[in-house]
Amino acid sequence: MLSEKYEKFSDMVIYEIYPKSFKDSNGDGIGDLRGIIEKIDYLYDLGVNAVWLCPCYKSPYYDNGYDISDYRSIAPEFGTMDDIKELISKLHAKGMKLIMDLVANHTSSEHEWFEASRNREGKYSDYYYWFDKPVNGWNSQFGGSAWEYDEVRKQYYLHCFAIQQPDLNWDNPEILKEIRDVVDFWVDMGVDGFRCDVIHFISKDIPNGKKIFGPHFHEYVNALFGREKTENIFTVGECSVDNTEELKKLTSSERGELSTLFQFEHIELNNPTKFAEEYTKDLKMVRDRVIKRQIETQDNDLLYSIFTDNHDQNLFISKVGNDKELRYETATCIAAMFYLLRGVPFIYQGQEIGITGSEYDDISEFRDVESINMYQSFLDNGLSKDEALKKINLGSRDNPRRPFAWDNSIYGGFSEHEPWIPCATRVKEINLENDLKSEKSVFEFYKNVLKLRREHLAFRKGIFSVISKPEDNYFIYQREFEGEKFTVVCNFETSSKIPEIKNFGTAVLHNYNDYDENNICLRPYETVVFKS
Ligand code: TEU
Ligand code: CA
Repeated sequence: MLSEKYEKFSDMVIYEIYPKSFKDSNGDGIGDLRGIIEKIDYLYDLGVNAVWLCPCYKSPYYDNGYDISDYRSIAPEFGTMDDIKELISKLHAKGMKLIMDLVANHTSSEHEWFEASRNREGKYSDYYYWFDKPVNGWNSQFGGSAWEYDEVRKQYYLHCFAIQQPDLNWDNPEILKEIRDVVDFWVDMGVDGFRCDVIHFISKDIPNGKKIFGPHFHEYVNALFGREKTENIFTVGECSVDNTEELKKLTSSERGELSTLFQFEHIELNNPTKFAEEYTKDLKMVRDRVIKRQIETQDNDLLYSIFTDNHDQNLFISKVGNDKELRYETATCIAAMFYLLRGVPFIYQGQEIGITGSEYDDISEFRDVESINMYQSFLDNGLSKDEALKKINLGSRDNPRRPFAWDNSIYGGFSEHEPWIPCATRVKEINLENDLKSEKSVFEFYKNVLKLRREHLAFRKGIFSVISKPEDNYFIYQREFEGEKFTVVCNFETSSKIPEIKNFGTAVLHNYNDYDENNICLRPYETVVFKS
């Protein structure tokens, strides 16, 4: 039985905004807070009721804002503290919440703490991990060694991500105090929760080679969020946890740690890395991995974070579906398959208009540190430019970070000024204006899915149960609450005869406009929601 707090959280539908790419309000080619304020009605119309705002704090942008140089600030490119206050109050006025990004594992190397830490004396000297030489062979997530020599301090420091993102030394009790103060600063500002960036990295055990989930992990998370000040905020960890006992320890509502977390196995699939030759297009695998988590969280009264996309992944419909001839069908099938599940839905900006990955033929069209580093390492390993670019196009985090495509005007209506990053290659085809004019509007379908979820407790409080079998090339699940039952049928890439759909009641939503209720053969990516 979900706790009262978790029942409240399961009413949320969270929309992830990458501020640099959402809407530019002042014509400098960079998205900003006032651009988001302009679009609050758009979000409300879609039917989301919370925003997860990726970092917009002061940053030198080596990792596009995840290298923070002042936690209590707004980067001038994004606006002012008054703008964030206005955004918070205007979201609250519409009954919407704001979830901010908390980056607790590392700061920017331009943060004043790091500058001060380069002096071996004084309060800040062990705010970071400093050693005379690399103490292990760790690599950065973005390629290369995780140890960087600093000419000033004449020692090496640890950076699990970019060189310009030194890891904070959480074994120094001052760090917990500093980050707790940052949390309190934003809670006092009216922020409703946090998405906790790589939170599993904050406790390490370097001597024993443990980079994540170290010995003090639960202690630190509980110290951050198990307090009266934070008892009502929503927290989602970016830290997959495989083991159910660990998951319960981290996300049970009475633990005072996280409200929920992102599991990634349904989007990573069998791809050895993001930069694979091609993706495993296996919706049965996606289905089975989602079912496992639905049952696990339901059986343990936990919240599951429902998502397919974020700012770090190529677009899901390009990875697992047919994003060319059947782009609308794929996008809407995925929408029904995921956003009627049990848990807290997260929608990434542009998913609601069926955006896809891009195909660029020169590395100059990319901005992400990970993509640029990986491209160079592919060339260093003997790949041709074309072979390297094929991998980069597939795996680049720039795919979801291309400017939001609002309409058919220049730069997709994102800005009148050339944007900081080139638009998606299909911007002239895939934009909100074209989508809304189309008979097959992804936006309208998402709106109807979220309307069903909003209007029926079965989707927020109901029991999840599986009807389809592992060998079926489709997914059928039911949601039931106090006698109200819905059956969600999602066919995968080939046509399927499904005689049992005759027993599921009345169709309340479907993605093929010529859906025929007497038809038991569903077409590729055909999805129907029945109410019995
Ligand atoms: O992501 C951490 C993370 O796991 C991904 O960046 C992953 O390591 C990368 O995409 C390689 O596949 C979080 C943020 O979401 C990401 O944008 C930041 O770059 C990163 O942390 C460092 O803050
Ligand atoms: Ca701007």
